[in-house]
Amino acid sequence: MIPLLNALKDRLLSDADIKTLIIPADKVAHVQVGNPLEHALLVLIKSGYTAIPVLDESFRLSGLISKSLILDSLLGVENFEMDRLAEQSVRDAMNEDVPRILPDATFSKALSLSINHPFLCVVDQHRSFIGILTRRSILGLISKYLHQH
Ligand code: 2BA
Repeated sequence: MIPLLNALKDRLLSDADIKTLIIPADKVAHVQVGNPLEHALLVLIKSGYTAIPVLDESFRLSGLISKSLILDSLLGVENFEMDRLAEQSVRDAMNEDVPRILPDATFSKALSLSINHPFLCVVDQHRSFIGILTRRSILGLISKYLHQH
């Protein structure tokens, strides 16, 4: 069992190329920093995702927005202030601390980051958004390697 696991580890760390796992930008649901919160909530509900990337006008990564971040920003002292959906923009509610990775990062780095994050944003050195890497695709690749050996 141990030699098998060692062989799997060696193959994953040497062969696995995260570029093949990236969901490209044109297939990723996203919003822009200046969009009203209402638009972001609609995109989140229609797509079914919990959280999606936020981009600036030049298609660079700015942050991420989620249903819970929107609910937090609507919360007043005693009730939800629904007017804020139209008044506030995504910029006011987004989280700028986004897990990000370069397209030529190692599989090992992607795996470590995906322990704590359901998806990683893939950006180039100018912060231009390339796509996302999901925990599902990382686990899928590990499963494929496991079953091949
Ligand atoms: P969640 O939205 O919390 O989704 C968790 C998992 O539930 C997803 O894991 C996927 O297995 C499933 N799932 C949720 N919504 C789905 C849908 N509309 N179609 C198919 N499967 C769905 P992952 O696929 O590993 O995705 C991890 C996270 O990456 C998602 O978390 C979401 O925040 C983001 N994500 C994935 N694909 C996306 C896309 N095309 N656009 C924007 N964000 C995406």
